[in-house]
Amino acid sequence: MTSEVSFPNGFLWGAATSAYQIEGQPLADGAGPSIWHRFTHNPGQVANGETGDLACDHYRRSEEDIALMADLGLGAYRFSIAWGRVLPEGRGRVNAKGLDFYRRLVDALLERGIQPMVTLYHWDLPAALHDRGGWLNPDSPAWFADYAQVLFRALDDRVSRWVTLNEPWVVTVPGYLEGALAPGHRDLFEAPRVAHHLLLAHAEAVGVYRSMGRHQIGLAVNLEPQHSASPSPEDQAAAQRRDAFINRWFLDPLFLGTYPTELASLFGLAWPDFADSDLARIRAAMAHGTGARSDFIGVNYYSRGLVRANPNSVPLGAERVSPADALCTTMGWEVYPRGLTEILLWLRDRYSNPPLYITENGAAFNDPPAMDGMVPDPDRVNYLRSHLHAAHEALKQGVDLRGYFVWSLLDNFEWAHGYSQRFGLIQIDPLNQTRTLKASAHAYREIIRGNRIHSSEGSTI
Ligand code: IFM
Repeated sequence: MTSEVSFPNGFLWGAATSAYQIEGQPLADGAGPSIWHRFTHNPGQVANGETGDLACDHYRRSEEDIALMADLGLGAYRFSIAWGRVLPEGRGRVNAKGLDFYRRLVDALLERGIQPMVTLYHWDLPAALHDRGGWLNPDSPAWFADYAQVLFRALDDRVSRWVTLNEPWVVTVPGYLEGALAPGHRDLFEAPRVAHHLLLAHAEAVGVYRSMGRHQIGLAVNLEPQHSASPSPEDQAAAQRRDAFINRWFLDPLFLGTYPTELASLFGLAWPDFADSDLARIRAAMAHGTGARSDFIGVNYYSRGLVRANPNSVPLGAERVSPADALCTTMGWEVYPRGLTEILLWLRDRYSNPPLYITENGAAFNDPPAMDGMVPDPDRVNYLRSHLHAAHEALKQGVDLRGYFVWSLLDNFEWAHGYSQRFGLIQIDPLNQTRTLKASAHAYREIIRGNRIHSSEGSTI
């Protein structure tokens, strides 16, 4: 049983997507290809050989999608910009048609009273930049800052919140260490360098923003509390290492100016001797009172890690396990709402209570096809409610939480899983692109309307 909880006035209610996952038409109107376009067109990388060529066809259906957002009563919509639509070669020449798509999107959102939250980088690096070394190139932070400046100049008069990078850890680890996501590299030596350049890219973009921007800018990170699978010292140490690897790799340098010491031990010879001046620049992009700081952290939360030591898993010596009898999503992720409270409190305590948004939270389940305009998805309804209760608990305990975005607005292209994983509030019929609001969309609309969760809607979790 759960009690009724109200959220603070002005709490921002939103939903999130990203460009490659929903837009389709990735090469339309002069856009340059991205590493994801290449990756998906390389056989064997994505389930069922699926690509983002059509995705949700949002590039052509954005008006319809914005009307649905308005129907849901969203206060904000988080989307990302495809770098290669705006700068087909990644740098230099601006493609007016690509930029205009985002100008129209922002204008149409504002006309409906929906605040845009714009992510500059959600994993679709222009292939032309990858051919110059991509995130391994020490010039990559400057490329990113130049790209960011084009967007700030074009849209900052209408965009009130910017997110520089989405989940730099995912770019680094599945992208450059494990090879599961684009660009599909598996290289112990590359990952630390990529992570460092991403942090510098964030810092450079924040620096540019502070010289010209008028609103807010932050970074979105994927976080999950790491719990030991047993009381054994080995498993406990493994959970600690995984905490450094996932939760602290990006936030410690930003807030504290140092990398977690565990990382140098884990990577051994592959860990470079990073310049103190770089770390000072990275920290200046977050530290209060430096004049260059970021305004918020975006938290992407899905589950916890239950961790067991495994010496065969390189470099971590740890693996994630599934608890027996736990309810899991179709991604295999345990439904664990308490972990959201825990991670928010951890941010409060470790990093001096920074302003936060939950920039992603949601779940993939096997929803039935729409019938008579209805899609019952009770597991997702429960997931969302239970996590909102967890978020509210953190608010009660003094966390500076300002908003919440469901991942995702639409069923979409879930990277290496193709279209097999459905996170949307809105179902899309792959045959004809018909959109149908799921029961979770209706439930979310009620929550937004009341700015609260009724006790009768309490979670069963
Ligand atoms: O779909 C992704 C999104 O692109 C980044 N965060 C996690 C989501 C679910 O896997």
